[in-house]
Amino acid sequence: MKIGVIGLGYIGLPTAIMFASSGHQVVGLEIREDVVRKINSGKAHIIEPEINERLKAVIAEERFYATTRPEDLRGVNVFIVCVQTPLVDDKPDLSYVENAIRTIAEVMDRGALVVIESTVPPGTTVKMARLLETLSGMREGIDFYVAHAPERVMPGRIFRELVYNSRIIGGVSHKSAILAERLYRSFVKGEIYITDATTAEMVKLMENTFRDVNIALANEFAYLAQQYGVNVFEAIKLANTHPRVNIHVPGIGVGGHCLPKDPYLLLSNAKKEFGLIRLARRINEGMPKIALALLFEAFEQLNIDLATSIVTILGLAYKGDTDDTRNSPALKLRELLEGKVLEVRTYDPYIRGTHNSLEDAVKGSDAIIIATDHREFKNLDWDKIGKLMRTKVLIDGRGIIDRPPRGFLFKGIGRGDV
Ligand code: SAJ
Repeated sequence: MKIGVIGLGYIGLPTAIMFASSGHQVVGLEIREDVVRKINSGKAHIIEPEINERLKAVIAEERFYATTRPEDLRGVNVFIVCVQTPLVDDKPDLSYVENAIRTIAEVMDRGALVVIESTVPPGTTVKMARLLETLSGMREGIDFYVAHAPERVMPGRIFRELVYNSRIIGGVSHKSAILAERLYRSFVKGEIYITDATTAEMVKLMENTFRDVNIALANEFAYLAQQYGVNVFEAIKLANTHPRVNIHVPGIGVGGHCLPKDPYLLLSNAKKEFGLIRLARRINEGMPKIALALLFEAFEQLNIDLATSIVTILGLAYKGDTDDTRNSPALKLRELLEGKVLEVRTYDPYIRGTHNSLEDAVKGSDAIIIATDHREFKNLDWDKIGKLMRTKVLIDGRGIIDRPPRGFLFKGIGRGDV
């Protein structure tokens, strides 16, 4: 099969590589010229285990190349849309998906299958199929086929999860779903469940909304625990011994490219709602302010002048052991601090442009706020760090410090016990 993947980002590039290494001929369309050049030289522009070796192999076998030229998609039987669907002023911007569909309409032959992998609001895939009908003069389910096959992979484990995760495939017509299922069987070893396109769209958005709402609930518990003198992490551990309870991990906020956005995509085409999902979003978006309040409390207790203080944020990535800062709550925290304190420093071992060393970042500092649960931050030598600081305030935004280090004024999200 000749496959065209549109959008070579975190999902598109690994997906293109998987199809190519499963025996298909793949061409990847990408608008960023520098990215295309890099990929064709055998180097991925994203960090993901195994990606460079796998990319080099499919290029050497001449099974894959990247291009900026839409005409290179001529003769393709299957189009896979992996472009971004960002939020602009809390509204989904579907222009990238629509542009991809317009490109496809220009090169598509009779019998083509179009799969949308991008996360989209319910109803979008059907709308895009109708747009393709209008543009091509052909009919979905007869002359061409459209399906939604949402991605479900976790950065850092993409190649494993692409193969072993189960997959939901929704067709605009039943035949579209069957054709897409056959296609994904080239490499998927997990279950493939077939449904209609709008259900598949909703399933994807419900999964991430479930996680977001559950994290908000954990954050609400953390806020209450702070007032009741309870260590929320201890309380959660105990509550989770119940066979039907699984409380998530509270923290400084929810970042990444999916969870902060998908609940809004889910709501975007609805006329009525109860408000739970939106409230959960507001709770999670407000968590950096809760961390800040803890810092201000500590400074007040120690009589530290905010305007002349130096604060060090540990971790800029949105979650532990990654270099990804998209929608990171740590960035929000930095923004909130800037202008209020004399100096905001950041240290993240995964991210260039932050301080070169931990020692450098904490020297003369008045407070440390832990914003990312990187492995490196879990067993730090607090005695040594404390000696370098001007004032020893430690705020744990990620629940990674169990026992407050000696000599520090310690506070943490959900730590009513200290
Ligand atoms: N977080 C918490 N508490 C938790 C879990 C996460 O505060 O209990 C925070 C993390 O620190 C991070 C954010 O939430 O800032 C999101 O991290 P994550 O690990 O929950 O998710 P992502 O965004 O890396 O990936 C999610 C996954 N979806 C689900 O687990 C339902 C992944 O499977 C999806 O493929 C991905 O979104 C996506 O692309 O949609």
